[in-house]
Amino acid sequence: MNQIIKTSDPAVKALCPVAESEGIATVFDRYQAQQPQCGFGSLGLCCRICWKGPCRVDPFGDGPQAGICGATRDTIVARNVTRMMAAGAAAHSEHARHVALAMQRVGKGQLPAYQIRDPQKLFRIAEKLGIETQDRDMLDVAYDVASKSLEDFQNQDHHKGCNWISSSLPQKRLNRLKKLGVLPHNIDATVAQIMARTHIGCDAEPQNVFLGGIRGALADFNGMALGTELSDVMFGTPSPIVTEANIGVIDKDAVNIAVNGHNPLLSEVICDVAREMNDIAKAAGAAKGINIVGICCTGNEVMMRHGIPLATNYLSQEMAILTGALDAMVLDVQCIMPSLPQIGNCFHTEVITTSDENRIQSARHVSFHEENAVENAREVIQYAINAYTRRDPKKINIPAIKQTAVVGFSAEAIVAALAKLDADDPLKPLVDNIVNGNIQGVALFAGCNSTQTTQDESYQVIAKILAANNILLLATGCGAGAFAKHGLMTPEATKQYAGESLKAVLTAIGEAAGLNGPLPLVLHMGSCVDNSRAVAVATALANRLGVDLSDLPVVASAPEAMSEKAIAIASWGVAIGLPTHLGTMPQVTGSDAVTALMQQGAKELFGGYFLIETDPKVAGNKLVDVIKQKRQGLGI
Ligand code: BF8
Ligand code: SF4
Repeated sequence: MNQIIKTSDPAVKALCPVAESEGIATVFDRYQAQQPQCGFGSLGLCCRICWKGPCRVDPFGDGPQAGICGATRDTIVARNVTRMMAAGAAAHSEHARHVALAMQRVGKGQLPAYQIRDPQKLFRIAEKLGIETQDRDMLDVAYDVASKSLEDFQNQDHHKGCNWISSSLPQKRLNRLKKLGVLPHNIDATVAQIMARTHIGCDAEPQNVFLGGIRGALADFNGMALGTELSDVMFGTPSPIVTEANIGVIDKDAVNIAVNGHNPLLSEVICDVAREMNDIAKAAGAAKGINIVGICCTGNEVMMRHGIPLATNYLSQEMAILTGALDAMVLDVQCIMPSLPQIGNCFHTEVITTSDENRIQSARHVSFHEENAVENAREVIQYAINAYTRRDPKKINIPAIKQTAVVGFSAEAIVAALAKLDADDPLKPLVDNIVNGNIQGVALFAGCNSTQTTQDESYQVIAKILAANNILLLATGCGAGAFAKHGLMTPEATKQYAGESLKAVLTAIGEAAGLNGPLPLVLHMGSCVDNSRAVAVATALANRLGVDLSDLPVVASAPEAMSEKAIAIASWGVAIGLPTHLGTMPQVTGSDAVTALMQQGAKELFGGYFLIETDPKVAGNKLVDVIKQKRQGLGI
């Protein structure tokens, strides 16, 4: 194999030669084997919606200009991207439904493995959703909050918006979205409607199709807001905690278990049960007991709540197994590479799927159900301990590469830190510093890793440009993983890369909050569903200033967007008014009409728009300009 390793992560560079010498193909090899990738698909011009297809529209105008049914390039591209938004919304919302259903049962006392760990947040949410709290039992309130959240999957009244969206965005934004007819009334119905209207022979008007997709993207936002908030209630609202990130967190003297995926329902219980089973691991010979590490967004979930170290992010999940010291990888849902069991088979690693709807050929399967959560957790941990005894010492190769990361900046944690500066009015220091220009604006980094670009690199290039221009940085998902692995979630990074006025503000807040130094350069807000946390902060700012979200000097950037979920997130980012950068080429450029709709068209409709730029330096500078324009617009 002649490998081209498209990564900036030193641990990945260190481990790829292991794969090569063992004859194991990784994501980088498979990427190469796919070259050249199909031009029709890359432009979004391939349609497989019916079995007369596949149909392809010639991008240069010489060949066919419509599919067999007559669908034009614009219709085909619009339908393809809209279906992606629906799939993203479905994925996040299934996660959310799962959490809400579990919370309903916690409210009925039916799930002893789970508790209400943040009752104050429960009562805050109840009030926000209009649920009576006076003198009521906590579990009854939990049941009602979960039920009200589940209404967002059931409501059939088109005139009534979803509960979470209605209570999470500024009124000005809600009014604008309502006028455009893109507010969802029901998550499931919206996803189903997109599938129906994009069936052959249905909605063929590109803008109408795309706006249907935007409604799906807003359903995605609704799902993630409720998924995030109910997870906090059950598992605790994150607050700053110091941990480590990158492959060096795997410890050769421990039974190493990676939790990978997105949904915290099982991984939370694994963290609890691992403490009880430490002695069993020690008795099996692991001097340091059990070491849980995280990957992808499940990794973010347990990192921000328990300080569990992060082994790596999406693109390098296979690398954890290549260390030869990972005893089990426990998988739940989403962004899991189907290649993992094959690689696990080359080592002693147990690769265990746990969701009945998310299985992988040749992986071990432990069917997870909340009512058996503790037994399920014990079973997977026991598999890991057994595997530990089968390790081949000659195959152990853990690059000693890791970085400190300060993580866990929920909206509540940010407000709590600000309250140290002004207890009566915590938002005031933030608002004042934005208005006086010490903080020029806010950028949220979200999204994935993609082989379209060099892993983690654009995140760092863009973040450093924005930080030098005094823009406050937030991050979620694999973006957060990238920053954690590369040492940008530390006070030292603030000292090194922040512009003078941003540095002064982060230092004042960090010291007041007792951190003995500045806040980290990039604030870790959590996993991908936690993007709603950033919206909570932006909404508080907008309400405070009496403006809409599209007026704020706030931008989003997804330098390596790849998944359907990321497309849904970016699309609701645009719909709520944020200029949203994509650093990878979306599969829409085969249609000038759709590409224009996502840029100028969206700007007119929503105030937010897609900013497509694959060069990270140029992107960074463009985002700085956007923030300047927004400030001018506000007259600050
Ligand atoms: O939800 S950032 S690669 S792991 S989709 Fe997936 Fe993208 Fe990572 Fe988390 Ni989000
Ligand atoms: Fe071709 Fe139309 Fe069928 Fe798509 S829906 S595959 S364009 S015939």
